[in-house]
Amino acid sequence: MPRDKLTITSALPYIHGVPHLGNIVGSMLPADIFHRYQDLRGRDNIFICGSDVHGTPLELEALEQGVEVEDLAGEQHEKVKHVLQKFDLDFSIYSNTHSDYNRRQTHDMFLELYCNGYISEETQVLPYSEEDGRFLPDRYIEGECPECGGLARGDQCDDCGMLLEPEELIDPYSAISGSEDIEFKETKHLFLDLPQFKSDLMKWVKEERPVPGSSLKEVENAIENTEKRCITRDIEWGFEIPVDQVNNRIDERGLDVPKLDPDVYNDKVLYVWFDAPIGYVGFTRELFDDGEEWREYWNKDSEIYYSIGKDNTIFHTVIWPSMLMGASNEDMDYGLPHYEFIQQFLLAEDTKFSKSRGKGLSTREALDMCPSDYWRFYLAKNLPQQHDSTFSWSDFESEINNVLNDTIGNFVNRTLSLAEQWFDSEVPFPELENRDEQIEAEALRIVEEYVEAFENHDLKTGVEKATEIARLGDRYLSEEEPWNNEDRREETIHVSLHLIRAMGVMLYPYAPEASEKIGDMLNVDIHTEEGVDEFIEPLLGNLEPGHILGEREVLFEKIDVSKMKNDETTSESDETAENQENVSFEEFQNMDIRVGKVVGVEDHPNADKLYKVQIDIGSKTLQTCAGLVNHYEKEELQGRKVVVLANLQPAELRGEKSECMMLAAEDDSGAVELLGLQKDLSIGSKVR
Ligand code: B3M
Ligand code: ZN
Repeated sequence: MPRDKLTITSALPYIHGVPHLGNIVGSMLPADIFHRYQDLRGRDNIFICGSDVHGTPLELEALEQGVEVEDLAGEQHEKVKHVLQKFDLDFSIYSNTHSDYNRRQTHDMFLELYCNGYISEETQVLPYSEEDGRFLPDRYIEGECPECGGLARGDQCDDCGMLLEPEELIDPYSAISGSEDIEFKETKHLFLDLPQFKSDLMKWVKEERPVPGSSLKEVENAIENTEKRCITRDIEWGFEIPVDQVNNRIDERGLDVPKLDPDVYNDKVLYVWFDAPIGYVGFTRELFDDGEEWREYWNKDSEIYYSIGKDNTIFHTVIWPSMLMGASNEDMDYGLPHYEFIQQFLLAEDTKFSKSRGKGLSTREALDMCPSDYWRFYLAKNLPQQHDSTFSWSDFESEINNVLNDTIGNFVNRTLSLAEQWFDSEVPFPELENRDEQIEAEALRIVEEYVEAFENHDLKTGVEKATEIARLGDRYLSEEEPWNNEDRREETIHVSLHLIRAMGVMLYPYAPEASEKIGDMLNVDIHTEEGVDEFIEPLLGNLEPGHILGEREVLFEKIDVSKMKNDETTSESDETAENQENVSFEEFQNMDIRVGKVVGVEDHPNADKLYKVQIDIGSKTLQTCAGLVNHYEKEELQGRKVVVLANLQPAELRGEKSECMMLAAEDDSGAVELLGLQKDLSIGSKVR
């Protein structure tokens, strides 16, 4: 039996880009599914999330754009929040880590941790830029990767993913000024003393089993090898360190811990990963206006759940639980995680969805293509619970068309139109036979399996169970043939309506809009504010004989992926429609745009509208297939200086290689002009 209160959290998304489907599957969707299930059970639960706004990427972006980081954070937060709402994520609160509530909670926890002796000072040697007059933590320093020669930022190579120390970078430079005048200097920082928690962490993991089996070994290893962690940074964006609060308390209570030196620590901030998980608690305080109630969701009487992607495991299984233990006192004894849903990765037909590299489908694009229910249903079915899973368009199309439409939608539609035709949309009075009771018993068994899956933290099986009900109902109707068998009509329709009712409930966590629609069509509440234990009598729920059904609606529609993708590309090139999605400076910089010179033009052997063009970009000659036959003669192109996207993903166009792109403008009438230069800059010059 669960405890009185449940707290369900999802990892807080970073907001230097709109979350893509990988982020949604990785944390928010599983949490939302679990939360909605708890609502169905009528359990007192809250669902907490918000934007993770501190950290260097956002600060750097603000620097590039010449805006205040706080403003940029606010703007991005609103954007992300809006998209998440459209995905029907039913947060109790979606705040952001820069909120005052979170500042208070962060300072409170820091104070406890420090005064309880879990934070200590260490000296570090870090890169310092003379020109910028500052240290360069995390992504503020860039350079060449010693392993692959690619671009490495701070502690990790963008290209090969290798983890690095800043000292290892070849030709390091400041990401702020570009200065190469980098020195390694000593500086003091505060460290969280994680090894002190080792045995308690181990005990918790072994006894409580708070993580999926697939993550257990990794977690045990991480606990075993845990070291002190730096929790402060030499940047401006983040929460200040509560130096005075700490020193005052040390005086007041005569504590035996060293005071914090204001000259050192007033210029530093807390590390983003320190205040981010505290956000879960900070946002709960905000939800209850800082009233005492928040404590009931965070003390040991509450069952606290987390949903995270596997790359956040260490933070949630070693660092955060240590912080909870270390910050506990007689007033507030924080509960440790009861269970963490740790998702593996969703791969997009073989690459990992990644926000910074612009791969994968953004949530906004996805929602422009089809309703959120379709995505939620498909993604839930493919949740990477134990292994990575792969997103495939053809699979998506067949799930939506064959399962959502042909199985679930059809069963609902068939039953309701027969009910309308034969009984004027009134639930009929049946005389149930053996066969009907068997079907109801079978359905009850499926519902029980659904409940059991959730209680075992298996979020994927529920979708299958809802579909199984539709299959059962469909088979039953086909076998009983009420259309040929007039005296079986009351029973079959009566029972089928019960099945739809159960299915509507079961779909609520996965496809909430469809679930609500089913409720409307049956004219019953699927989910009420108070929360009703729908599973006590899942097949009944107000569907007694004589009950009047609601209006019939279209539940789902079929999709055509190739058409959807086409619409997507045409709308992108639609001149009048501004692209609403921001491109980060980083994304822009990833494009290698240069001045090139056309050194060869011939007709494409297999395409009437294309030329095969050779372009010299200085370091090499690239080939492109350009659709310019209707716009330029070959002679006009030969020798011309053009602007070229030089690092375009190579492709074959009708059998010929195309590995770059000449930039051109096109107006509404279809007139095309290649971009050129006013002045005669040399070949290979970079466009930025
Ligand atoms: N923002 C990392 C991520 O989005 C980080 C999670 C914080 S959860 C407290 O992957
Ligand atoms: Zn590398």
